[in-house]
Amino acid sequence: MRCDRIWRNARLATLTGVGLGVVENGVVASKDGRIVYAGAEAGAPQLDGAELVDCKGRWITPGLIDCHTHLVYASDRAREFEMRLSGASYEEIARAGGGILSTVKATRAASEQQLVEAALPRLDALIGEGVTTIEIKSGYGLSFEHEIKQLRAARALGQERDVRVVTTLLGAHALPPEANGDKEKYISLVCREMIPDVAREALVDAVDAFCETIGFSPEQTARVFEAAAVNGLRVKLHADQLSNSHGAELAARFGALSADHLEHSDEAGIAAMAKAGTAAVLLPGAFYFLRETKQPPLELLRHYGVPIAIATDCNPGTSPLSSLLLTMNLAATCFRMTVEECLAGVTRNAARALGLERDIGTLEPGKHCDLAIWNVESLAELVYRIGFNPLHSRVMGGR
Ligand code: DI6
Ligand code: FE
Repeated sequence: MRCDRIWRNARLATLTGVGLGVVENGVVASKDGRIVYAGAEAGAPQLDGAELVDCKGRWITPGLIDCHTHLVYASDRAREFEMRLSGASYEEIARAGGGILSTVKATRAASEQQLVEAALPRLDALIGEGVTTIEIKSGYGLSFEHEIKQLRAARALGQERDVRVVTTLLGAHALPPEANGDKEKYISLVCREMIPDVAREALVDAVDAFCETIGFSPEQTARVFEAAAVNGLRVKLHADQLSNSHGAELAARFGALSADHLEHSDEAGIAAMAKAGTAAVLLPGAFYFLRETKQPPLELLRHYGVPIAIATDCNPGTSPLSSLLLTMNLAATCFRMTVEECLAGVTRNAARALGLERDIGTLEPGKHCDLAIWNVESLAELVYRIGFNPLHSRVMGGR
């Protein structure tokens, strides 16, 4: 078999099947950016013409996938953090016109280039930990012009760095000030103008909404999802984060790629997700940062066999987190997710949450050769350490 590059003398976590798919004495071979073989050296076909990389016994996992971020925004919310430290709640601050709207103000005032520059250090931190694919949402523009600017900045980040960027329209994130409190009218704008236009310009891969008392109602969310379907776009949802508004069921009803957060979801919601094939995306950074106490229903997710992804939710208000390694530690510590669940959550199941399971997320023939190579003795170390980065190197598309 002809190939371009071979990584040998490695230990693999292929993430194929249900478990970690551990292979001792493993080999990965790439051709034209895709994996042509990943498995035991002993069972490998004859591999010719390739450059050889000796991994010296290091672990190789699929490149990490951060499947839920709000990476592109201007300014920060450190002042709001201080207010919360002295007792104000996230919802109180949002209702008083702070919160998401303060980031909207700063993001509207920034140029596309300024947004790119502000996001690059966050992106670099993620890349430095082996991230090869990142999802980036809009939602701090809240008008056609500024949502487009945010999405273009997100796409530009994928040109600035060697990383796969997936974009999501989150026009229904909050109500902009000029809507004067009229949520219905704003949702009409999202459905009639924003969604068709971003679909026409091929600027997004999916549509998301914030279904919450301080966001939009289930009925308004359903309108957004109908418009997405008409325009051929898949959907995902910020569901049941602060209260149970049956977002999980709503997402399932529309065949969503994922329902995210889910702290307050109930059994009916999780069962509906399982039936629809909707993945769960848990965001332990937001849980931790908001000092939430309501745990997402891990036992139900396991019982119904819903694929569980985890992500940073990188955003200035509820999860100023740009480490997927720390996210794994938080998922384990706060939610008692296992090492295996954490690793699947940033690889195979994260790919699933983006609808990219055919291209990324595991080490198997046909997928992009996106790899993370680690200086660790055991895979558990990737989850166990706090504030320590053992990445040895990162491979994107076989390079
Ligand atoms: N849920 C979140 O956690 C973020 N957005 C959302 O819908 C928070 C965004 C922010 O506070 O800026
Ligand atoms: Fe979010």
